[in-house]
Amino acid sequence: MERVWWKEAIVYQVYPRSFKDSNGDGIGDLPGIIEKLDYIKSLGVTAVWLNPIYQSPNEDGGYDISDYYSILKEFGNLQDFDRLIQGMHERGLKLIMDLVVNHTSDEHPWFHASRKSAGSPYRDYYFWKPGKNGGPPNNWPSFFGGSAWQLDEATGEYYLHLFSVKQPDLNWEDTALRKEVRDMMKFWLDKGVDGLRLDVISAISKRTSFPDADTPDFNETIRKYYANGPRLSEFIGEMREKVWNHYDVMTIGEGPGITPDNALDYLDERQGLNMIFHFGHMFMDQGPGGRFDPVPWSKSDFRKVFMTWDNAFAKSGWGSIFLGNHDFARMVSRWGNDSTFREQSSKLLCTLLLTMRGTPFIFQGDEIGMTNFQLKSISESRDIETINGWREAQKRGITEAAFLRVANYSGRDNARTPMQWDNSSNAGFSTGTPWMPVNTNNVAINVSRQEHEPDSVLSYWKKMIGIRKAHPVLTYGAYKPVETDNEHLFVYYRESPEEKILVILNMSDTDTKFPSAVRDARGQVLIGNYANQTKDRMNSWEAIVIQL
Ligand code: TEU
Ligand code: CA
Repeated sequence: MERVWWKEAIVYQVYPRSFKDSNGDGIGDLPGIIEKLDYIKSLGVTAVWLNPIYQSPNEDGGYDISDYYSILKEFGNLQDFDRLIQGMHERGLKLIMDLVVNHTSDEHPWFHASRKSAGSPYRDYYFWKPGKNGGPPNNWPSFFGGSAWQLDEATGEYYLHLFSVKQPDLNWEDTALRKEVRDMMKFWLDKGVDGLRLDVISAISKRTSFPDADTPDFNETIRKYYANGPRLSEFIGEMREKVWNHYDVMTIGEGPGITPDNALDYLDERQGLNMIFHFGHMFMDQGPGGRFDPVPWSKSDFRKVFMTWDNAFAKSGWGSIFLGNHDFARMVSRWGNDSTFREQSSKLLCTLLLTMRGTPFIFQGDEIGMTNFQLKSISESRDIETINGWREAQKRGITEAAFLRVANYSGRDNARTPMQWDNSSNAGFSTGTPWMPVNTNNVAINVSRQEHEPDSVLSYWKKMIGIRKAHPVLTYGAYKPVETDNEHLFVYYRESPEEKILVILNMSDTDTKFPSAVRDARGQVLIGNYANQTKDRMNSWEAIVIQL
């Protein structure tokens, strides 16, 4: 298999608004990230993915861009950006930028011009349709509640917005628009950006007949109507041929609706993306109503998702491995145990993330075992998806207490509380009032406490990252799961002609007998999260990595 830097990368995701505030306005910023580059380097990661930092009215955490060529004023300016990328490159860190080109903000000049008149030269940069039977052109729901169409009084037509009303979808059928997107990418790549994370890339090719959706299941609607459109490979291939092939740039597609069966369509060696984020595990506990309609999930389903997706990329293509990000609950709260076994399960999930086949993405704060944040009322939410979700829930007569329980389980606010640097009142994030409340468990869970503790979650992450880098089999080796009779045990080999590593994970609150299938394994324990590891029992949330 071809050896390339982006397959060997270990990526740290920084959500700038919540990472570090340098000027006391309560909002994280680029100078704050520059202050922390040595910390990021100390983790052993090789790349940083920055969530959007472009000018934006911040309706959706910066995923509503009003100027692709300037930095959000609260984050800083282009000079700060140049200092940031220089600081990263000096430390051998690559920079991956978030590119949101499925839609813009409704405050983007293109949209102002487009909505002005039906005859505007920018009209076709977006999708405008007359209504039907006194309502929207079709029954598509928005990701953020309500219809995906908004009536615009100026011309009496509706415009499409798969996300919020303030995020009109771009019309990629328009060749002039596609050229604008390419020019903008070149601007950032010419500044030395090493990778692009393409937001909702799976939805940029629309079914322009806009047929009604025939299913009430939201994730099925995404798959059948929003993602995997007819010209998707063509549009991706055009960016590859006209832009990406002229740079050493890693391209990762974020793809709700991408399935194991169609993933390779996106990853053609010549004209595709380098890799994708799939959501097999991330949507596993979403019912027909999507995020705020949670359903139970099982450990065997969780394991099956990783098996299915590894099979999808067994011969070609490449995936990413992530267990959390800015769009989902904190990984230790969602997949682990964030109370009795918070440290052990954080370390187990770290082991899983860094021993699977695919480029690992670590979300800021997961390296110290940060947990979910319990909103006390909806008014504390800073997320359009939760705020709109509550608006829709009220229409169905759902009480605030009931909706709050669901939002506190699966909402995106969980992941967006400020990074916990120390045990002070604002966790060392800001000297001002943070834009979002700090999780008060920062008193116990923070970087400064863990940096010097050899048994801390942070020290374990650093050691595990070192092991991943020291053993190429963990990047390129085959993934071979081992069947056990206990659904909580996640056991697998990573093997190559040169090396074989065995990973044994007990994803449960109870201890259990050591899996008989690998009882005779002999080798050196590279890392484990319990000191008293034996061949008889697996402790609760015990992780063991053995070099055979
Ligand atoms: O998310 C798109 C996506 O995959 C959604 O399923 C996502 O989980 C979102 O929360 C709706 O449930 C990307 C960004 O990661 C997200 O932050 C943005 O809100 C969204 O696109 C629109 O740009
Ligand atoms: Ca600031």
